[in-house]
Amino acid sequence: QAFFRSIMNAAPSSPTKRHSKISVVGAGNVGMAIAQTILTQDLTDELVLVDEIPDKVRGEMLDLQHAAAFLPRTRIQASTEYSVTEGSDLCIVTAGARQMNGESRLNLLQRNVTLFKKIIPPLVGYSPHTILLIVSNPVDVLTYVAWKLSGFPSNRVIGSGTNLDSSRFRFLIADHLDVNAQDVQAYIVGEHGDSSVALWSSISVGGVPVLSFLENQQIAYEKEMLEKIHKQVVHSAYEVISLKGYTSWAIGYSVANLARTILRDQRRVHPVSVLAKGFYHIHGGDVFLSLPAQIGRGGVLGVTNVHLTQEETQKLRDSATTILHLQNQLHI
Ligand code: 6V0
Repeated sequence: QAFFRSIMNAAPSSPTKRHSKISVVGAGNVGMAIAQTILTQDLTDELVLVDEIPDKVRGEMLDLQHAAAFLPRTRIQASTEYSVTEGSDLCIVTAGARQMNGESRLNLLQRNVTLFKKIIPPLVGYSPHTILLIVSNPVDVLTYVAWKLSGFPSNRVIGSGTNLDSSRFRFLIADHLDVNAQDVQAYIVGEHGDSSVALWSSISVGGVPVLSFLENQQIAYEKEMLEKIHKQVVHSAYEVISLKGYTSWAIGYSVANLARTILRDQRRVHPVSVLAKGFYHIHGGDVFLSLPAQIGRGGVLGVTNVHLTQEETQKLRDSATTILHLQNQLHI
């Protein structure tokens, strides 16, 4: 006997929106923060977790499934096998090797390349139309590696890049000015992390450009304060890691925000890692760097034409050169 008595002549249920599926590879601190934010924000119909450790990934899946009574209805699956990711609209990669004592950055990177060779081909094999969103560090180089391994057009391979750095920047400016961070527009571009470039002219609060306002008022000391804020942004990840061992919540929200823009075709502008060759006088090779890019269901739709000062352009090009130098030493 059926659980529900059927209602005569009831219209067959028709889905009001397209079914969506997100896969997260790497069920560590970052992967799980992303997964839980995606669930609470009702961003997908199916969520898949993949990790190489079977017990861990099954444990995480069960723990999330047990919250079903409090969450929007989402089918959650987990496996060590990539077949479970079949037909994903978005694949988020957070798997990464941990730096060993005394290990060089290049060696760590090469180990991550080896790891990506096991991850990217099966992901794209099971979801040939997916968008790849790379989070593992160093994110700019690994986004390039993922692009190379996938054979995808560059618009379907995105690195989370400086989306997180920019959100830290907006928080610190908002905190300093005692305003809401959502009313602060400010971009950090370039390489995620140490050599990131703050676009001072992009800062506006409630539509008022901050730098020209300060210049008009001849308030010079505030510029030093802004420099200090950028230094704090660069230092923030190190500070959180030294305090709690890893970062998770902010990157979780930042990546879930990108997932929303992509799957809901929001066409919003995010500073994310994209193939930067040809933009802002960046030449000399294929390099992924964060630039303010318009994102939607088709992936990267375009790069905005922000005005950069000569100094900012030079810093971007320096970042590109550093990344290219690292890339050229890799065996992909
Ligand atoms: P973690 O907690 O060690 O998680 C990594 C997970 O990857 C573990 O569960 C591993 O079992 C799993 N894993 C390893 N190899 C494979 C494989 N071949 N297939 C599937 N799973 C595998 O690390 P955490 O979650 O803290 O960080 C993950 C990555 O995100 C690191 O590279 C960080 O540096 C990077 N971050 C990037 C940020 C950004 O802004 N782009 C921000 C924070 C962290």
